[in-house]
Amino acid sequence: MRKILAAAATLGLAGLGVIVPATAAQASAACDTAWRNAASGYFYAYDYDSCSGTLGLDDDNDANWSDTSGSFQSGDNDDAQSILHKGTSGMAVKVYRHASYGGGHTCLKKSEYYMDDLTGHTYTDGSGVNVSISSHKWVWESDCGKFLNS
Ligand SMILES: [Ca+2]
Ligand SMILES: [Ca+2]
Repeated sequence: MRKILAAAATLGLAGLGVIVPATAAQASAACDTAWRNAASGYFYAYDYDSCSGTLGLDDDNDANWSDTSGSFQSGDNDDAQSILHKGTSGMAVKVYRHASYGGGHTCLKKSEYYMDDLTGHTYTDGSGVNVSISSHKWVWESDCGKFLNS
């Protein structure tokens, strides 16, 4: 799903207090708000669609969302339904189907801001991204075989 924020940024209007049109999808509006309120430099994952129910946030990598260390633990594994990128380095966030950066992957670019509903998106191995992410890593876009919005 395309994002209002991205469109505004493309036009150079981001940060100028541009009012989101009333016709904007509610889901995107919720993630726009979440993005504006997010901590700079961090990747967020959410329990539900529309950037709702924060599972965790991380300015680093986490090789295992089902262990007991790092920003994502135990129940966070195979649970994310929306994700958000507020990194500042220009790197993308690469999310993986399995722990230890295994299985298929897809990436969320800095310029994509967020994906408010992972349903219907697939990893490079063809399996669904929704409620399936098990590890993540910050990488340069050249290290991504696939992007969520492409
Ligand atoms: Ca972890
Ligand atoms: Ca998984």
